Amino acid sequence: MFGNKENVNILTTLLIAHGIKRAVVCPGSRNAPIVHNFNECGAIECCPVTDERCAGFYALGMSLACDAPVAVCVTSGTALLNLAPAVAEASYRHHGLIVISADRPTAWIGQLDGQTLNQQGAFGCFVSKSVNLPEPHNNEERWQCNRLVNEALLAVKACGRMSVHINVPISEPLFEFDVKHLPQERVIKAIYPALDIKTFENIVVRNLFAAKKPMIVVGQLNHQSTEIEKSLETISRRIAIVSEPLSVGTQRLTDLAIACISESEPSNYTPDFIIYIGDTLVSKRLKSFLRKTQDAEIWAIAEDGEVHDTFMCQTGIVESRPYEAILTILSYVNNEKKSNQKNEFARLWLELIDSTRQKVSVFTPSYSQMAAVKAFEHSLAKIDGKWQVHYANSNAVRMACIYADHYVWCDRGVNGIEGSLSVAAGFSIATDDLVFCIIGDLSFFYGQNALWNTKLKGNLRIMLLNNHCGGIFYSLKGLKESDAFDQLVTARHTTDARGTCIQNGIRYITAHNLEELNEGLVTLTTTKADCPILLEVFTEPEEDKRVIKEFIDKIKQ
Ligand SMILES: Cc1ncc(C[n+]2csc(CCOP(=O)(O)OP(=O)(O)O)c2C)c(N)n1
Repeated sequence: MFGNKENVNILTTLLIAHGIKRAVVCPGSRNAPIVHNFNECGAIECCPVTDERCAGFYALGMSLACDAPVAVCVTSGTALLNLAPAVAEASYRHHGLIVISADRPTAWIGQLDGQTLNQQGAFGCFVSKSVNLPEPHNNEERWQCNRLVNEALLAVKACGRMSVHINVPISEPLFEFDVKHLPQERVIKAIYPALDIKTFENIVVRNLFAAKKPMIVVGQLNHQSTEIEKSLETISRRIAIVSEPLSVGTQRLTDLAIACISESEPSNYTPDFIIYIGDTLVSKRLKSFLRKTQDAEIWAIAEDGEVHDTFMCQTGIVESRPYEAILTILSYVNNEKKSNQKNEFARLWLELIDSTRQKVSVFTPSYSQMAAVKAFEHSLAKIDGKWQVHYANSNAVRMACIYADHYVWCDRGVNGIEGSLSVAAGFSIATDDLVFCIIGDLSFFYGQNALWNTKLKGNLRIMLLNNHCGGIFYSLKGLKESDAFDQLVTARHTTDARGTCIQNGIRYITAHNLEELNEGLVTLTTTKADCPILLEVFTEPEEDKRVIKEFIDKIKQ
């Protein structure tokens, strides 16, 4: 039997009709009628997460694993506000969450009764649609309720794919479960215009191919795609491609390649026409290099159709999903192939990337975070079966850009450190692949509630890079001279993960040197287990910094 709240029943019917298959649900009484319905309908798989901040990121992890929107359902009050970081990250990743919040009846909002804070519009500009459902008393209100839910569920799949918020006021009594069938509801459909290929070809692609020094920059892409990877590989013979492991798996070492360009020759590598596809870039060197190319024509492929002027001289935007644009460019390359066209600029970049790759491969870092990431990436080759790797922000993802030769998942939408562990945990629940999370200590201890979950399985594997502080701050010139540096900026601490692991039933192993690291990695990557495994790698921040500097000095030679 379903509950007798009409707005909740309309919502349940429409979620199913719009193909929503997963929900992360958080405990509470006001949202219990919604959770009851999800469980009752049998079409929506529910995953319980108590801490709402983790819950939002769990939902994002599941959404990334399944490439489909996931709902997250919370009770009234501050529960909702705790979802904000995940809502923002998901919006900037074009993997919007469907936030469903239970609320007190509208008449009671702001009346100094428990949890009566104003929930409407709580996420401001971080959602593309925010609706407040009526508690219907007549057909007009039923029609309104249906329309609002449809609007929100269409918006989460529309261009830009931002998060949406559905606020559901529910009056007492809350727990009367006496409705046999969900209502039949109208499902509004939407067709989104595909890219106007002809205009794109005429205005942008033709000029890309006519340019002397054409380049395609690929920022973060919100899902893994071998088709995109293969297409870019073919295109790279004709157009210079710069990308990072957060966009495609092929390692192009963009950040390091730019470091290797000698001071006398940067103009040889400067493009005169750029197409920028995808979202954010990790490499600061790349962004600052391209910001100097003020004469180049720059077109961005923007999924949300908005101007994001990353290189500060954007010519125009094309509203499209990345793959559609890449396919159009690929078809041009394939047509040209027949006439065997080559491009000197593309060749120059391929050579630069190749020589950088050589330099990276011969450098052997001594024991440090860098050595740990290099060894981890090597150990992936020995795994039978499928795996996915999530890197947390800060130094971890920067190391990934050096050593990862595969697609990398990362919370790069808004670059927070709080959700990486929860995203990986949520992802691991929605897949049977091994899911690795490589994470720094502040990010780990910040997000450790992610491990407090009974649904976690043995496929979650964590390599915790513990240098007892925010190591990234060591790389910021001048900051170390501040008296506040150690305690107040880097947040130096003495915590380790042993207690967290014991408490949450996670197998715990440690490494303090290269030998223990290599042994630990064998366990982390090849052991079959019923529970998650965590390898804690202890290093010193001064040594981590020294090794990175030694590496950069070597590759610049
Ligand atoms: C939610 C949030 N709070 C603060 C920051 C600022 N911040 C960026 S990196 C960083 C330190 C991260 O330390 P750790 O996870 O140990 O990684 P490491 O720097 O050692 O690689 C902080 C606090 C942030 N990005 N997100």
